[in-house]
Amino acid sequence: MKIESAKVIVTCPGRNFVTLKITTDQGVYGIGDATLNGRELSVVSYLEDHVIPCLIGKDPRRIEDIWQYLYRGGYWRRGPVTMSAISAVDTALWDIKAKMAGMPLYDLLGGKSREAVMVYGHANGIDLSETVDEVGRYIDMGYRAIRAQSGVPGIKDAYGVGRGKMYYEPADAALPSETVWDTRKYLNFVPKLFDKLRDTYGFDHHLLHDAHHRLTPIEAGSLGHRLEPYQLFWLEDATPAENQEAFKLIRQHTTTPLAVGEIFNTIWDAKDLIQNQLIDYIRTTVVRAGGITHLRRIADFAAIWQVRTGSHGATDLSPVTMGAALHFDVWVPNFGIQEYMRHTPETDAVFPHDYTFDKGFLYPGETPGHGVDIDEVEAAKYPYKPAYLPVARLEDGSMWNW
Ligand code: GCO
Ligand code: MG
Repeated sequence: MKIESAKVIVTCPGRNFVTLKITTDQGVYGIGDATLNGRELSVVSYLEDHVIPCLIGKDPRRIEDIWQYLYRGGYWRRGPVTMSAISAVDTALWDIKAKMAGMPLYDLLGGKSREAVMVYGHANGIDLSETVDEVGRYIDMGYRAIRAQSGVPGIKDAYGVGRGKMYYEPADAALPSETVWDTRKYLNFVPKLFDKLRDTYGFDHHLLHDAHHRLTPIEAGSLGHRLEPYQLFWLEDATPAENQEAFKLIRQHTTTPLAVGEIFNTIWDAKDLIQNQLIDYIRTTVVRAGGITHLRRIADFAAIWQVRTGSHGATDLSPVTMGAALHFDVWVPNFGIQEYMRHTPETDAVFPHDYTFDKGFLYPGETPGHGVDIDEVEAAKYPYKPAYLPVARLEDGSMWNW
């Protein structure tokens, strides 16, 4: 059996998605997501110019060997462009293998460890009262877990506050838009938000919050401490994770659970945080961290240290990643939670899929493979459109972490 062809499909049904489709000489094909928000075309080039020529003629059943070939054999290891490309190949090959076996992917991984995948949705509002209402709306939709982000008095364009409510899309301009950040105002506001949320809705739902890399370690420790009465499920990306020692300082000051990892690409990015038990949830995902093959290595390593999974699932990850992630989630023993931002109806039409949402849980379907396809005719209606994520500056003009 051989890989006969592979092609990259770029489509923009509201936002850009990059999809790899690998076809075998037996007519079976598999698809993988290769979308890297704001840097989409670099992954397209990496795949078309450097990966696809090496794939043609290889045996698609040898998923592990192809993974090692692209990772070790590439010499220049890791990084988001390389790893998104490897992820796409790996996801497509698992799709092919599961289709050939006539099994949903989770069965090939070892079968279900649970019946359903608990997801968290995104409630956001321009101010405290709108955010409180939004959380109520998510509770009414059946969500068990809700991430709350709110506009902060005195800060224009705070992270996580969307224009259209259901379909938050931060990559909003052909060149990066500039936002202004003020940590003091944010730290002053966030405990009030969670106080109001617990006061209004009680403690039966999981609440989450994403600080989106904005804080220093000591600020993060202080915020975590002040949020303890509200029992968050997690505080995410409290500080940038390049320096992982930083998390020791945060841990010294708070028992609020910590989640990190949506921008990590390999087990090496997560190793120290996990084995020193400096985090509670690892947010690496199928598209960013080397596909199913590598994600499962990270999850198995994390299990030893009682760190659970909490995969990234923003709308810039295509339904292909969501589908593959759900098969992974329903299998992985140390599952924690799955992020779920709904895609637009246009995106859902480009990527027909069999996963379903019911009362706060997602369910992978039973179709052989990962259950997500691409409608190429539909995809062709939406040509690539440059779109960048914003950047952030402090009030004095210094660049900050967005
Ligand atoms: C999240 C993330 C996203 C990212 C986005 C960047 O927790 O969902 O922080 O909202 O900002 O994925 O492309
Ligand atoms: Mg995040």
